Formats: sequence, C-alpha cells, structure tokens
Amino acid sequence: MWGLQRQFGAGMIAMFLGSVSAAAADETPSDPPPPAIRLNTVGYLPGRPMAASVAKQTGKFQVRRLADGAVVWEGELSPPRLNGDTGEELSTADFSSLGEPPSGEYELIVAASSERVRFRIAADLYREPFRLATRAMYLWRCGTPVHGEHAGVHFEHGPCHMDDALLDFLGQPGVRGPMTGGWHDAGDYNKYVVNAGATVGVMFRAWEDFGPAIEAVELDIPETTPRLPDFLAELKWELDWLRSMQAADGSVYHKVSAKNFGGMIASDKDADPRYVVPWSSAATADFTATMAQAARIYLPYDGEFAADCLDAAKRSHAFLQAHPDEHVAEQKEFQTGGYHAPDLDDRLWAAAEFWETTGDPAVLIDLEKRIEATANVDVDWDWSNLKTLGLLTYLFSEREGRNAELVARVRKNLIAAADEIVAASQAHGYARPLGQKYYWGCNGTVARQAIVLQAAYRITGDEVYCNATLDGLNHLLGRNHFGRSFITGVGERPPLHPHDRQSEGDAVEAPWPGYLVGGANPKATDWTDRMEDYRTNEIAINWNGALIYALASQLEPCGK
Ligand code: 9MR
Ligand code: 9MR
Ligand code: ZN
Repeated sequence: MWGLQRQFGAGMIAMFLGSVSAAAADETPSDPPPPAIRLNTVGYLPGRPMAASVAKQTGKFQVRRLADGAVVWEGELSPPRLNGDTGEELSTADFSSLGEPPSGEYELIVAASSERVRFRIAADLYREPFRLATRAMYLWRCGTPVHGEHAGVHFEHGPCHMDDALLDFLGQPGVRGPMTGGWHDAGDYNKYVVNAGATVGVMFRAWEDFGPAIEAVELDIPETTPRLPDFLAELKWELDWLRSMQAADGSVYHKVSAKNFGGMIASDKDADPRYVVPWSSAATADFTATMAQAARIYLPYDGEFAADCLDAAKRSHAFLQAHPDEHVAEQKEFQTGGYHAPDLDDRLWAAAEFWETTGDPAVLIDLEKRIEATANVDVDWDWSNLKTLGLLTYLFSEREGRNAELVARVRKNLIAAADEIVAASQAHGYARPLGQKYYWGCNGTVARQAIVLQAAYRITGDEVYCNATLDGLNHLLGRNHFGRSFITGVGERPPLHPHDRQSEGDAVEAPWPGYLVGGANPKATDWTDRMEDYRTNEIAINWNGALIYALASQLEPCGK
C-alpha cells in the first residue's frame, strides 16, 4: 500500500481528489493542488485524538467505513479561523469521538463539496513508517553496497567512497586514513561528526526510551551483525566509522569531505577526492557522548565492543578536560557543510553521558556546574544545540548523588518547555507543535519535539503531551498546507523529487524511500517538491533520526 501513488501517479491523485479528478489528472505529479481536507494520510491510532484541517469550508462532515459503507461519525466543522502563517481560513474536523472502531480503511467526506479523503485506523499504523525510516539509515551506508525493495521498485548502489580519506590537512599529503563506512550525511555524500553525533544520540534516546517496542519490529536490514538487535546493528555501522575519526590524542576530526559539493550522481560514481578535516572540540564532545552511550547500551550484547567504546570515550573525555576552550575546525578550503556552532551544549551532553555510564563523581560536579549555567530546556533545537539530550540523561538517571534542587529545576523547566510546545500546537491551524517557526530542516524539529514531549509524558502521565507528539506526526504526514506527506514512499503524495544525489543519480524514477525532507523555509508556504530546492527538499540523517524517535514513541500506545 505504501507509496502506491508512485506506481499509479496521476490516477491515484485523481482518486484522492474525488470530484475534481479531471483537473487533477492534468497536473504534473510534482505539483498537485492540495486537497481541501488535510489530514494524516497514513491514518490515526484507535483511541487517540483524530482531526483534520479543512480549508475554506463549513458545515457537516462524515466519516465512512469503506468495508461496509457505514457512516460511523457525523459532525460539524469548527467555525473557520485564520491560520497566521499560511494566511488560510481553516476549520477543524474533529472525529476523536470515534474512539476505537475496527481497524481498516475509512474516508472523511465534507458535505458541502463532497470532497473525500481516505485514511486508515489501526494500532500498528506506525510500524511500517518506522521500519522504512530506519531502513533508510541502512540505505545511507557508505563504503559498502546497499540494496532494498520498495513498492516493487529495487534500489541499490555499489561500494562507494572506498578511499576515505586523504590526510592532506593533517599534514600527511597523499596518505589515506581508515575512514570508510558510516552514513552519508544527507542529499550529499560527506560525513560530518557533529551531525552524526546528533543523529546517533537521538536514536540511542529512542532505544533507551522504547527499546522493547523497537526490538519487536523486524527491520529490513540485510547485513546485520550477529548478536545485536537490528536497530543497534545499524547504529554500530555509524559508530565504527565514528571511532575511525578519533585521533591518537583523543581529539576527534570534524569531517570527511570533498572540497565542494559534487554533482547529482550516484555515490558509487562519485570520484571527487575526499579529505579528513582537522579536529574540533564540538566533534570531540559529541563523539564522547555517543561513545559513552554506546558503552552502556551495547554491554548486554557485545562486551568487547562496549569496552572499546568506553575506552574511546575515556580518551576523548580526558582530551576535552585538558582542552577546556572551544576549538573550531580549520576548514576554510571546504565549501561543504560547516556544522559549526559553539561547543558548550556538546560539552554538557558529553559530561552527562560520561557520568551516566561511569558514575565518576568528579564528572558529576563538572556536569552540574554546566547545568547550573544553562538549566532551561529548549523548545526548539537541532544539531547545533544538543544540551537537551544531556539534560534528559541527567534528569532520568538512576544514579545516586545528584543535587536534588537542580534535578527539580530541570524537571520544572522540562514541563514548561513541553507546555510551550503543546500550546504552540493548540494555537496552530494545522496543530503544528513548532508553531510558526520555519527554517532549514524544521520538519526535523517538528519530529524532534517528541523527545521533550515524551519525557514530560513519562514524568506526568498526562496524555496531552503524547497527543502533541501525534500532532507532529500528523503534520509531517499530511495535515499541513500542502496536504502531502513529507516522507518519501510513505503516506499519500509524498515528495517525489528530493534533493538527494542517490535518488537523482540512479536509473530508477522513484526517490529512495523512508526519508523526511527539510520542510518549508523560510515561510510556511515555501516548500517545493523540486530536486533543485535543497533549502526545503533535501534529506538528512539528523531529521530522519528525529523522525525515528517520534515513530518509535508511537509503536506502543503513548510510548508505554
Ligand atoms: O547540494 C548541496 C546540498 O547537499 C547542501 O545541503 C547545500 C548546503 O549549502 O548545498 C547544496 O549545494 C549547492 C551549493 O551550496 C550552491 N550551489 C548549488 C548547489 C546545489 O546543486
Ligand atoms: O541542517 C543544516 C541546517 O541547520 C543549516 O542551516 C544548513 C545550512 O548551513 O545546513 C544544513 O545541513 C546541511 C549540511 O550543511 C550539508 N549536508 C546537508 C545538510 C542538510 O541540508
Ligand atoms: Zn559513500
């Protein structure tokens, strides 16, 4: 079912648009007019809130069960309200009272226009999107062949970037280091430690919060590592590359990159020379954090690997202690992703994970000093500000010795941040938990809100937080200005032309599946499904990592 519209193209879109099908059939598939009814095109979970946003309509709506044609719900659209960021008059069709009807296909029909849209209701709704978003990480692998099927289409690339990488900028011209492997960063093929750390950190948070639910999903990852759950096997692929980025003194190189962004060609055809870029303190701190996490997370499965990660974390932690000032990577010869931002958040996160794994009291003192200086929880963060990951590890730690007053303060700040996210969602015409903020990669942030929201839910048991996580997923899957899914191969009318070299560079027409695109930027209406539009339609590991967290949180009801 997933991605069917790719196979059936305009026909499926026409069906979706019902009465205006003749007009829709003439549209290019990349730019169909949005349906007036905008909902989560994947569907809704039984027993959870269910609502669509409807443009320029009033009056009655119905929900019909497709299996027997029965009208299972009849209601009234809410009075239209101006949605500030898109300038549209939007009504809400709330059908939450459906409760827990039988699983299956339904359709929502607006009486006045007789427009109808389909959706599913099922408890396992997010299992397949989760599987695809996680498999997408595997498909991002560098330094190895990858292959996968989706909706009858085969995707593959051969071994790529097998020469990673030249050490010219480390004072060894023409010499190669052992930096093959890892994931490509995004629609480009470079590999950046800061963003790798952000992604691994968020996926580890998913594992620590929802491990049993994740383990119950069979992932479609061909090359697995024996003894490891598939999810951890995929993360190990990235961790092995990260370890190759650590220097003997414990510092960590900033990135592996060509000097400029290359052409839109398949990864196994890309022959631009790639270099190791010298160390940065942010990369070193993010590395320390992920290695410390890995040391505890892999321990039950692979003691030797866990010990290697602990050793790596210790060396980088010691290096950071000896180099307390920010050190920015020297990368002026490179036009590719800079991933530069101040390192205080990275150092806080590193201290939190290192303390959680080792219990070292001296590290706790350092960590609490850092938290004292910045104990608020952000409502809006990405790779450039990872301190929330550290604050949550501190807050949920079961270790002894924390300053109770500081713990209480972080807890209070966390609830305040979660409340702000909930309020933003409730005030928005598409229930967008990031409110009216739009910037490069903001779809990733919409997904990432789930981390703070689920933490607040875990503490309070108040379902308002878990419902806001669902608001985020609803938004990304079609309850938005475009009425489209933002994830390739998932839901209805997903992106067909992401800014992705792999999708663009292979012979297959369909884009590689399971990828969240960056989203509208700088305004709510500024997204185009055009390959050229890297500002809104690229893909990136940190956005998918956040999506994986959000989807994992809904594999079981409200992340239980
Ligand atoms: O293709 C590049 C994309 O992967 C990056 O995220 C983006 C970041 O700045 O840059 C893209 O490359 C563009 C370059 O920056 C400017 N010239 C056009 C390139 C797109 O083809
Ligand atoms: O995600 C990054 C975003 O926060 C920045 O504003 C943007 C411009 O610097 O770069 C984004 O990251 C890109 C990186 O620089 C290169 N690889 C693709 C990333 C996603 O577009
Ligand atoms: Zn590669």
